[in-house]
Amino acid sequence: MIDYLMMTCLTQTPAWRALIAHRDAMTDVSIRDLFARDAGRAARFSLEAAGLFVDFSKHPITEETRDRLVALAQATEVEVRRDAMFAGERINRTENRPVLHVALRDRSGKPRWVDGTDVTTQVAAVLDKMRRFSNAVREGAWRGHTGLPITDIVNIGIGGSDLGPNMVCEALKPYAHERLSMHFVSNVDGADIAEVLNRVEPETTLFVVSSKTFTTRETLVNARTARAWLLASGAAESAVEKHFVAVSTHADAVAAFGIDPANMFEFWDWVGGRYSLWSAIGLPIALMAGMDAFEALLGGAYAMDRHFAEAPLACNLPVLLALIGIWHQNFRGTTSQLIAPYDNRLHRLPAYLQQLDMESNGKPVTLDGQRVGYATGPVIWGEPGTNGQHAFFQLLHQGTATIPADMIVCMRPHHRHAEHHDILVANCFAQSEALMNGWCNADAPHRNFDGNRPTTTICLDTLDPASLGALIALYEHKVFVQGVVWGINSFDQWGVEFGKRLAVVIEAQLAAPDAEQSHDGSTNQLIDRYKARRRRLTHVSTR
Ligand code: G6Q
Repeated sequence: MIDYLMMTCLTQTPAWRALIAHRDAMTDVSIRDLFARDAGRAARFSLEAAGLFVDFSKHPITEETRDRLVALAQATEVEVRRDAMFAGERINRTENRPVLHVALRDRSGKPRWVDGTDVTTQVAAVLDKMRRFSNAVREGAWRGHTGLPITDIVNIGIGGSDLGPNMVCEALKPYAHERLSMHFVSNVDGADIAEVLNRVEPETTLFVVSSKTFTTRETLVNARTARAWLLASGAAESAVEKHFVAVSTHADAVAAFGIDPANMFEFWDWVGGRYSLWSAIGLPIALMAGMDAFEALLGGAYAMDRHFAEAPLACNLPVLLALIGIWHQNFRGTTSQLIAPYDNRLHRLPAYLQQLDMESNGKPVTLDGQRVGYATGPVIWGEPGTNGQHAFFQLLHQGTATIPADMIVCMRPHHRHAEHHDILVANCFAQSEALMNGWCNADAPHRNFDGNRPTTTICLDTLDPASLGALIALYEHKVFVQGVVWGINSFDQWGVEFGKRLAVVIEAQLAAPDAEQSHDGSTNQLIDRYKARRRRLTHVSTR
């Protein structure tokens, strides 16, 4: 068991102080110089694991930097805490829960006990149910209430119950079943569901209502609207069971909503929302790409789990990715991290990683309740290349802030347009080279590029389920390692819980004509303005 109260202030540790001194000694060292001095640098600062090749060499780091960062990881007990997570200890202390998304993709079949229950058996049973159901839908055996096969699947969920399956379904489109179209509704903004309902037919649409708690306002409102739409088409109440399934940890709430618990796919409170795509929350992936593809995704993540659990820290991909991030964030003063997938199918990856990283590590206190005295999670943002190059890359090249970038690129595309792919890859490599080298133009300062801008390049052979699984697990473990070094709980989300309660009071005041309002002047004014004007504005569409 880990003794969290033994933690001393991170910035006072010898490992941290040694990094400060090393940072000062490195101030004038450029990445370009490091390459000029060392012909073997690229190979020595690259690593391959679980089908991913990662080049870390375009960062202002030396072997001494790496060793000092690894010493910081050792001093903060990264290995002990990693092992505690894999062992199912209750490392999510504020919610008193184990953190076991790794159990969802453990392909070893070994039993794993939580509170006297073997979760390996539970996981296998749900995977089996997912396989039977997804096969039935894909083969056309599961039919809508008028006997037609399903053609459209609409996932209704938000946050962790949306971003993961949405991102993976976009990434794995080449594996999609030809009859099935996927749709994702998350926002309570009626425009979101209205657009989807305009594109699908009640007789052939299956709704997957995904919510860990089954209390999330947005999801329940959207699910109710979908059910009303089905019934308004003339379907009887008995049709609901053919068109609605649920994914949740709460069978009672699912039944209360009106979905038969027999049509519910279970997961457990030891699966965090943003770590849940490996559970039944991944049902849309299985429906779209098939259960074999879903299990290959799990297999890729498992390969990364084994690497993370077994490789020494100095040659451990998630550990190095995390430590280089800490080098920039805590010792070189950066505040954000760009995710630039040079792959259009990964266009939802930045949004997915935004939640994974910012909801996990956007934390102000340590595990023993002390306010942190250093920066924690960075801002994560991004867009696919080459689009980003024609937009915000200007700031990467010449802005006053340094922004580390992760470039993600596949060696082989799924399409036949080889020339396009060569151009795409050429742009990826050219950008990281230019960001590092810069361009000196003494006569025209506006055309001068300082260079020394750091990038990591992550290469996949092809964007298949296994390599995507490994890529996602790489980032999950990176976030975990950073959280451990910062001494924070990466697995709670009190800011999100706070947000879930905030609108309730105002929602009631919007509904009641004479409601008393005791907000600040600005909020009262906005509520009054909305109430006075909402019914007067004309709709431009009746849909
Ligand atoms: C994830 C967060 C949050 C959550 C959503 C949806 O880690 O807790 O994004 O996933 O708020 O919650 P439900 O799945 O309970 O509807």
